[in-house]
Parts: sequence; structure tokens; C-alpha cells
Amino acid sequence: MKTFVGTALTLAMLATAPAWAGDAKLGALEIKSAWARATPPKAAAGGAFLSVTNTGAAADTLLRASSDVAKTVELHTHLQQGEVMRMMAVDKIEVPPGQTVALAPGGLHIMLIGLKQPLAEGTSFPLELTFANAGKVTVTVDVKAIGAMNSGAAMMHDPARHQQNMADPAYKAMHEQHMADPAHKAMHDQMMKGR
Ligand SMILES: [Cu+2]
Repeated sequence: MKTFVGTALTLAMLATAPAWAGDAKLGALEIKSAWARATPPKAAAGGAFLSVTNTGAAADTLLRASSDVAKTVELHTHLQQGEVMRMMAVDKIEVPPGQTVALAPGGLHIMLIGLKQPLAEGTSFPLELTFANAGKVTVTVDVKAIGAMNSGAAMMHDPARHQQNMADPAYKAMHEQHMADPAHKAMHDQMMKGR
């Protein structure tokens, strides 16, 4: 699966990256490079990304993320189906022993829904992660430029694409399920009228 980046590759990437103020260790887990994309003034949602390395011998699982910057925080993934990139909530993210799991644009990510204020470039905010075995840790998320990387999430919520996607019954069903959540509905309505 492409969401599991090879440990060697990821470690090589991290070795050349400057140390992150917010890097954290929690038992056998190393959480690195937590960042979020800055959001435009009217955006009601944003994405946060990081990598988790499990240096232990037992698997662990990311169960939950939470932050004061948004009303709701969800674990999400992207699925490419034909030409359409779909975003959906997952209830957990496995971190196998000896592996690094990268949460990155276009793949697994932490979705911040119902932002209380825009995420401003150069600022940072705390994000609490809860793992099944290791417990809880708070990391510092650095907010980077809007264009830092291409966003599946932004594409997903592009109004033009949304209309196209809604022609797909599976997407429509997922969308209706999301819309039952008031925070998601607020985000959705705002994005559709904001452009
Ligand atoms: Cu998402």
C-alpha cells in the first residue's frame, strides 16, 4: 500500500530535513514533522500531516487526534478511484513494528473540521494524538504556506469537482453520511458558497 512508506526511504528524508520543534517521542513511537497547510480566510477545514515511526516490536494504532483549533478532528484517507480522488474518514491508523507511516497530502491525513480561525502561515498549534498502546502525546504542528504541497483535500472540496463526483452513487452516499455531521455540513456549505 502506498500509504506505508518504506522505513529506509522515510528515515533518509527525515535525516536531511531540519529538526522540527514539535518532534516527539512516546514509548517506542517517534512522531516527526507535524505540519498543516495554511488556510484561506474563509476555509472551514484544514489538513494536518506527520510521520509516525514505530521502533518497537509490537504494532500500535493511532486511534484519535484532537486539537482546540477545530470543532472536530478526524482521521482521513484518500482513495483514488479512476480519475476521482475520494476522501473518507477511517477509525484508526495502524503503525506496524519497524515501520514508518506517513500522513501526507493525497494520502492519510488528519482532518481539522470546523476551524475556529484560519491557520496562519508561520504559526503553530498543539495536536493531541492517542495511541492504543503508547497512550497520548501532544505534538506541535507548524503551519506552512498554502501551496506547500498539492492537496487532495482541496481538490476534493472543489465545487466543480464536487458536482462531478456527486454523479457517482458511492460518493453521493459517503457525502450524505458526512453531511449528517453538523460540523462537516457547515464546512461544506461554506466552501460551496465561498467561490
Ligand atoms: Cu480529509
